[in-house]
Amino acid sequence: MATFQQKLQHLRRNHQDLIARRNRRVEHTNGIYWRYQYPAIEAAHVPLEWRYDLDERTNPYLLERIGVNATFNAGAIKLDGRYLMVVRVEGNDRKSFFAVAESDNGIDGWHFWERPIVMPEWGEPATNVYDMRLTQHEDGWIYGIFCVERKDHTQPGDLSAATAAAGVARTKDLVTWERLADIKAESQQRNVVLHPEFVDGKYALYTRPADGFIETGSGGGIGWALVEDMSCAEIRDEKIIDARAYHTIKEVKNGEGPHPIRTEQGWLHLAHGVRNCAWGLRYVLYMYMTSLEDPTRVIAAPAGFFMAPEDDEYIGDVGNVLFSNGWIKDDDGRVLIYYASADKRMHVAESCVERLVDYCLNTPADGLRTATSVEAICNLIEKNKKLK
Ligand code: M1P
Repeated sequence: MATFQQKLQHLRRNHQDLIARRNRRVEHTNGIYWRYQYPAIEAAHVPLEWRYDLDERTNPYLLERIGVNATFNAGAIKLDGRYLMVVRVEGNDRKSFFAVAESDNGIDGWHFWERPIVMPEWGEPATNVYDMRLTQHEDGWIYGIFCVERKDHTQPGDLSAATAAAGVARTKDLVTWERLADIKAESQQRNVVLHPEFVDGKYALYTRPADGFIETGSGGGIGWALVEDMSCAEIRDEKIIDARAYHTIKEVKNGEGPHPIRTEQGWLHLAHGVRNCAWGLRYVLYMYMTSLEDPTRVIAAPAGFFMAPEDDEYIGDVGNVLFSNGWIKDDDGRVLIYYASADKRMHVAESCVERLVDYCLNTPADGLRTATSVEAICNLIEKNKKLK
């Protein structure tokens, strides 16, 4: 029988090997982006000190005391040359919290900081917090906007009834966070994202109005609202800029991913679209672009999904789901896309600004009918025939 020390050594070795594991780019590609062989961050990356009582006297069997179920839906930022994700860590108890993981190259070697983020509360304490979008704003602060879930007290008989609001906190270093007021809105709000620049001297928010916690109902898609002050933000005039549409990948719901990237040709957006099928909801990633002069005007909307689950990505807690709320644009134009699969683990995919802009500007838009999809293919065939 292994001794306590042998078991501990084994645990430590496995953990270190996982963190040290090099990730390999999968060369099979559609030319738009490259996936990587292994997930970037899994539950097993979470430090042993968070999960085990490492004292032989109080934990002689070396049992895991606090289990971690998943590490997903991470916001991302490059700060002082370090690639950082603010990961949604979900315990076995179904409560999510935020924790920072760091890598030297943005691809592998991800390791968590010593402690999870201790997020101050605001208002009625939240039951759950998750899916932080990070924005380094031109006002000098780094903002984190995240979903705050509370029990819906208007429906005491329904144990699943909940409300979603957008929580706001700001920081300079991802260690100390100042919690600001939740964003005031008439509808439920999840997937709220802060635009990195002032627009008309105001803060600009991407919103996602919804009638219920799960159902968007009359909420038409990704919205846009200007607010004066982030310390007491209120969504008043909300304009839908990227609407849901019948028989598309965003028929049921959509939501902004990370904040858009400024390019010479326009703002580059990553979002998720949801449709229903016999298997349940299917979440895929899609892209669009908006004008630099008027960020509410969509200038490119390639048809269909940009990324959908593949192979093992289908499997997890919520199958058939890809979700992204973090990406990093490097100084050389490289774009690292951090996405989660099946609400379980984080992955990285690699591309660059030029390819993503080319993809957005030159992929045919959705004609919304079979006939227009066939027409797009025929146009391409004709173009290619002229090359012969
Ligand atoms: O389970 C898939 C996703 O479901 C929700 O997404 P949305 O806000 O679009 O409804 C969120 O709970 C998200 O965290 C989750 O990944």
